[in-house]
Amino acid sequence: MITAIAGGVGGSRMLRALTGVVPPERVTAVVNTGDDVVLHGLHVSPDLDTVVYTLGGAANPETGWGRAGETWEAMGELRALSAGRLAWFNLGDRDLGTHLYRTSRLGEGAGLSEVTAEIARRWGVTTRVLPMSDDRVETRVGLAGGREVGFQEYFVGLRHEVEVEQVRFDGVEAARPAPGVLEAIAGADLVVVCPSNPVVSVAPVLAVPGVGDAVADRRERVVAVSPIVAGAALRGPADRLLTELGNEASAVGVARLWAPFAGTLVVDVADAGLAAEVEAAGMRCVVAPSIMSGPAESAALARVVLATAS
Ligand code: FO1
Repeated sequence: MITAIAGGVGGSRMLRALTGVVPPERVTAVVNTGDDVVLHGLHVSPDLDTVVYTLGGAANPETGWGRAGETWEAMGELRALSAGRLAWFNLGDRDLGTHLYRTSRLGEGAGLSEVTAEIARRWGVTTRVLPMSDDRVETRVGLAGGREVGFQEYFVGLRHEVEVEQVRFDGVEAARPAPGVLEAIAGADLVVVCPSNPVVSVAPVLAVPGVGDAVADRRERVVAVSPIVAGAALRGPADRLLTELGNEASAVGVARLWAPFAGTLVVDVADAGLAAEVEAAGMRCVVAPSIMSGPAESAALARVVLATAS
């Protein structure tokens, strides 16, 4: 049994790789919901949707998020009506169906984990996809100059082109792990920390009371994949966020952050020269090609990750 801690696109690709080499029903994904946002009255859970669409073969292959074969009629109307003001976050027509469904079910009193299981079933996803919590946790980004914005306003609205001074997870102190999360971590043969953004994807999951400790309790069975290769994030602002918040944007910087709860770090061959420093930071270092550029490369990385368990 494998439990993976995952954010959006990087997490989804690691999960797709893992479920390609082990039966998908043996994998549980614990997914970040700090990126969730309410827009136009709709509850949008980008990372959960990215994971489910990816595992269900329905994800947009170019962006990694949203649906393949998407159309944008509703957004076009919204853009025209609001002179663009309300159309900064792109919700495709097909994707909107998911948000309408989630919002309706939450309104009926269902929990986010229950609704997520329903959406996963619609896509034939047999991997268990769990939100980190059914409770509201909101990643808030403090910008240089003092203004604080929601995560999606930073990531999409401001195209993460602004300097960040602080990140906090509003509501996390009172959040409870979603049903099944702690059991999935405690009962796993292997816990995988996906190559997701350490600051805004992995950290919120571990900040849910009980989750970080549950992972740390399994430290010798926890293998992480560095999302930083040769000093740069494969996608998104992870490298800049690490630096802006006082960490090193390198596999070594990742090791220093993750050593308290993960025993092993897989770093890319481009970072082979950093292995000794990763080990000095307290993690066993495995050097392997880690860029999931295609199905063969992804499967090879999944096998490397699985081999650390034996
Ligand atoms: N990312 C963008 O860069 N621009 C968008 O307009 C956008 C819309 C969007 C809609 C639904 C969804 O599930 C994801 C979406 N994303 C978009 C991706 C999302 O902002 C990020 O992938 C994650 O929150 C970071 O993990």
